[in-house]
Amino acid sequence: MLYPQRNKNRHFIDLSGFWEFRFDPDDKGVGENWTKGLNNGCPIAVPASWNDQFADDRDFLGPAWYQLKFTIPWEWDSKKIIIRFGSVNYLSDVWLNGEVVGHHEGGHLPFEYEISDKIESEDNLLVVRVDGRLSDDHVPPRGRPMNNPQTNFDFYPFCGIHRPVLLYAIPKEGLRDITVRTSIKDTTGILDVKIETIGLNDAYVNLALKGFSSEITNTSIIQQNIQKMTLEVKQAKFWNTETPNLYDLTVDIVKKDAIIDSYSLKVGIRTIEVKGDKLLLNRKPVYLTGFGRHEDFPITGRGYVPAIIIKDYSLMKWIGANSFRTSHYPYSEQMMDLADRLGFLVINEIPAVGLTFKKDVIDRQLELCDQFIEELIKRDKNHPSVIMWSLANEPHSSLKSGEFFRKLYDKTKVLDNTRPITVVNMMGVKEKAFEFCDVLCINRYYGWYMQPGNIEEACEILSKEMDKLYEKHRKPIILSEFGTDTIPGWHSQPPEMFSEEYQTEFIKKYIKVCRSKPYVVGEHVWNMCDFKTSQGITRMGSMNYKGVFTRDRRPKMAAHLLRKLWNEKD
Ligand code: BDP
Repeated sequence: MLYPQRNKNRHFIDLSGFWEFRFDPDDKGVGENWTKGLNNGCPIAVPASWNDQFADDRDFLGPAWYQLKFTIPWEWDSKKIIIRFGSVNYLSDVWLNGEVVGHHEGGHLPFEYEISDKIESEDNLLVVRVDGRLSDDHVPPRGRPMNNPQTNFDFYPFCGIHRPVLLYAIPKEGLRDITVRTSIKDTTGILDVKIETIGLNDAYVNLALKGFSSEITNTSIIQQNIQKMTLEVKQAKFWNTETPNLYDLTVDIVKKDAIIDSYSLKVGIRTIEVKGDKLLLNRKPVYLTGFGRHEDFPITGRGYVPAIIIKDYSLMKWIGANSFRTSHYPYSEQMMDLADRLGFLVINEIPAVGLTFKKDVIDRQLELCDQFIEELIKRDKNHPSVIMWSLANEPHSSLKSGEFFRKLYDKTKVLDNTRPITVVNMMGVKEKAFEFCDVLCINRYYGWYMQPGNIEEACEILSKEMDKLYEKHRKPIILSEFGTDTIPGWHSQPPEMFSEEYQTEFIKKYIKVCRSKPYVVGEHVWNMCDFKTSQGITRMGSMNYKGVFTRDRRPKMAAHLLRKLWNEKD
């Protein structure tokens, strides 16, 4: 899937701004033809969650309606025109000029529709119905009534149009997709490039790879809709966390000596593999330091805000993190682009959090997970920063989950056999998926939910459990979550739960355990920042306070400890 781009043959318009909006608590919009236009709407910012934009109705999860009027540039007349939604949580239905355009399920991945035959040159009316209500057969699923909203996961179920809506134009005949895979032979970098085109005769593809004062080209006549080509870079500058070297790959489609379509891509040459108990980046062991995170901020909710992305990367650099997990759903495309550019390693997770494997929903949930991993790989396959696919976070694993994950794992390997796969688990040695997953990710909270207040005992249990897991599976382990709720400014000596001292001590001792095990290849603290969640008796102010930074990105005491630990070179 090619992200819209501007060049001589391609163009896009960002529809971000103020749209018209209306809640539909009686679900009467379709019956009353709101599809043809809303009356009595109010202004709303897009992209952003709707929940915190108004004084009331924060917990209303849908349905709700959005509307925008727009005009397209006249030069687009001969083009294929597509509307693209970066992410809409959770169900969406789209109409253009009163006609049905499409329906999508899933809250965190892009989808798009061709609208060339529905669009007018002036005065277009775009209407979107969004439904974020929770349900057992959604992924992620609804939970028990202990939480309000009733989530089966620990983050607020923000709703709305969360990422930019782009309108873009591309040539009717031209490029449709590019897949780049890189490998390394001594000092040579090899790029295998797959180019998908549509409707082209008598045309050829020009590849040009530029960077570090070199330019390598390759040309091929288009014979079918898929072209496979190779580029070899001698004395290549490889991509890694310290020097995230990126080359510029340009793909031109040339017909009768004219470039009729073109696309440019940043490419990092690197390999990632599991060997024995190690994770190897460019054939050298790599150790992950960093966080599980959330896309979460006051007022904008889960909406895309470029300045927060910059701030978060800056804080991650400051603290010495080299990686993060996109807990518990895929993050924005811009987040992934910057991970490539700034040299972060990403464990990329689909929104499969809190799966229950209940008989009546298991088949639907597998279909959705299949859809999400496919959409995610299509979107993110070319990012050097993506080093692993995570198929789920803390599934309520049962006998049935083994088969579920086996199918999902096999499908993922078919789509991409270049990256390791994990399932993030809370159940220890019983997890069936660990038998076939490449890396074992475990979330552990001894000393918090269990053994409260007792960090020493917690670490003994953690240490024994890790050894047992390793003995059983002989695979690298990442401690993908560990942390404590911590009220900023709350202090105690001796360290007590909820104090900054307790969080600091807990993190320090857990990291010591990780560092004592040669098979542990990463430590991800939960969470980078405090974040909003559903109301419940363990969540004061409906907040999860396990952040090392506050929700507005101020460091707690533990941030300074991590900065020291993660910047020490051994
Ligand atoms: C883990 C979950 C995470 C929660 C965390 C916690 O993976 O989503 O926020 O626990 O309880 O089990 O803070």
